[in-house]
Amino acid sequence: MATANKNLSAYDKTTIPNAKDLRFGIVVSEWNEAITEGLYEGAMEALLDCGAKTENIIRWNVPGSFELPFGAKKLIETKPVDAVIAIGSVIQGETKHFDFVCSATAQGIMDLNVRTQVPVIFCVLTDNNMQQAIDRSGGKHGNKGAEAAIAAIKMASLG
Ligand code: INI
Repeated sequence: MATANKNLSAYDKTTIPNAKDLRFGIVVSEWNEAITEGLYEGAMEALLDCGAKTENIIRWNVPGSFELPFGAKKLIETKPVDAVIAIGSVIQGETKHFDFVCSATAQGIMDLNVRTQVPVIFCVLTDNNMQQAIDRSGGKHGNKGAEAAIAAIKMASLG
């Protein structure tokens, strides 16, 4: 069972469905690229560890987190995928921009989950500062990309 303070990279492979026949889309935001690349690597490592094949994984880039819902929607509409992972990193600045980007991105991704048949996983870090993002993209709290990959496998195998 998931707990609040678990390491984001921790999973018990014996409880995860095999991903060998599953197809994944990964949409990666270019904002805070060092962080989103870390998340992408964490996601890829966990997908492959659980049996996914590289030829069944499509990566698309988008400019920022705000563009993730459109990227995920277009990917679902044009490619045969069983789950999409939307990767982004939003870091608090001096203005309200952070709040608008975070809420629009989360809402846009939730809309897709309700409207389409393909699960879209929310792998967007929303941090107060760069250190918090580093800690969660392969640092001391693990990698949210790995957590998202496991969620994608579970959701693609649901039912
Ligand atoms: N996009 C992010 O993914 N992270 C951020 O921290 C960020 N900040 O700070 O502004 C950000 N802004 C860009 C936004 O996502 C859109 O790309 C832009 O507004 C164009 O639509």
